[in-house]
Amino acid sequence: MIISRLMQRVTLLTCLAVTLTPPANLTAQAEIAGVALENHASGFVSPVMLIQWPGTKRGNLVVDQVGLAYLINAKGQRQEAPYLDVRSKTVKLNEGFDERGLLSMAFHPNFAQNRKVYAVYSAPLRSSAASDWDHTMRLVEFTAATTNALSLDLSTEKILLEIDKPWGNHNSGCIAFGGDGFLYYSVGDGGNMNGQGRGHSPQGNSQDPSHLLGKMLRIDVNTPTGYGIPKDNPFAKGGGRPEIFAMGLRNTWRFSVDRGGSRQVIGADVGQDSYEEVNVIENGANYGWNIREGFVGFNPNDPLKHPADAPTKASDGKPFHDPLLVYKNFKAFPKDADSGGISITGGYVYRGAALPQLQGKYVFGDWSRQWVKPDGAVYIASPGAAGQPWNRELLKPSTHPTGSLGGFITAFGEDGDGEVYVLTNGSTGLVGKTGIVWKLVPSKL
Ligand SMILES: [Ca+2]
Repeated sequence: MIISRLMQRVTLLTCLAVTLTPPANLTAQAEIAGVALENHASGFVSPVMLIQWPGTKRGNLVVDQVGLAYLINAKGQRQEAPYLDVRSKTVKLNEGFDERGLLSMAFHPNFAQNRKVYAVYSAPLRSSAASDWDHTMRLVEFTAATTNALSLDLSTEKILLEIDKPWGNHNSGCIAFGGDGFLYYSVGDGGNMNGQGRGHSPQGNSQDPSHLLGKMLRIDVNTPTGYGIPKDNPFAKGGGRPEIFAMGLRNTWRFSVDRGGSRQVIGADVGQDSYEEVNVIENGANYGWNIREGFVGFNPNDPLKHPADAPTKASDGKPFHDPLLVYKNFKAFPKDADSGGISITGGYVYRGAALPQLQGKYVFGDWSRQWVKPDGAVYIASPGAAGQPWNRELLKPSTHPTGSLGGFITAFGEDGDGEVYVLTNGSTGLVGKTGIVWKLVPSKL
């Protein structure tokens, strides 16, 4: 096994197009032990985000995909009345499986002064869109009545950006503020599969700078109108949509901003059938989709065969950025022990205090290692030697010794202390109340 991994590493290295730059403070360690998962809060349908609620020192906000967001206290106790309810504003969601809904929220870094809260949700298709498209993704701003108000008034909603979606899948829709004070917003490639079909550019939306689909956007909300373009966005002066910060992404469903180190933006890009990947998202970078997948080439007409002669440079001549970490997908590699799952779920670099063994490591996971059973797994990533991909280790919590969480991992969360949470849905759909917020805590001896 070790030899085969080394061989794989050597093979991967020959494909590296750009020097990898691990975040500062990251150090390789031996196997992770002493971590337990505590059922912190439950009764959600499909929790997709947990962030600190700045209204109190230790409260959190949990976003439920069905169109609701709840406040919970430090003990995980939930306020029954929702903080936000946009169910009347979203498309009608499918109970069996749906990637649409209320997808994320963010508090303005200066919430204490301006009380601004942001959200992304899937609204019905607007009239200006092509009639055979699916829905319109909305980025909106709310203003809380007071910093500790227990709910948001829908009448304060201001629409900042609408993006029409040709398909119901690959929405991304994750937002977070960067260390630079700008709002980052991941947008999926449009949907369907292989970056092809209705609503896709001939070269793939992710490679088309005239589309917002398949990108990481960056917006300056600190302007008089509440919507502006940072001066150093790559197309701020022309050549593409000015909101674009990075391109070549397929579906960066969840990303996070490291609260420590150099405040890196780290995104997990869901792959097609073969490879799942983690990327450090940098200004002007192109992550290769749908010309590349993971460290190898991608052929949209033959997605399981990865061409050895695929371009390593984008059409503008700049090299594609390689991921920091790649693992195999069970869909293409069902019998490979190295396969990590079927859909990566981005997490957080751990900067908390309770689990020093995780300090500076990237905690993430995979939605599930199979379709039929809830079999999500948590992984811990730490860098290898300089210039090499990060290592991935299966976390085996003392409470879940096989590493299976018995749920589909929808997202991770981070509280005001830097402690990390795992969010699961007991089903693949938007039914029942099997959504659980787990907190990573030290094992009891
Ligand atoms: Ca890529």
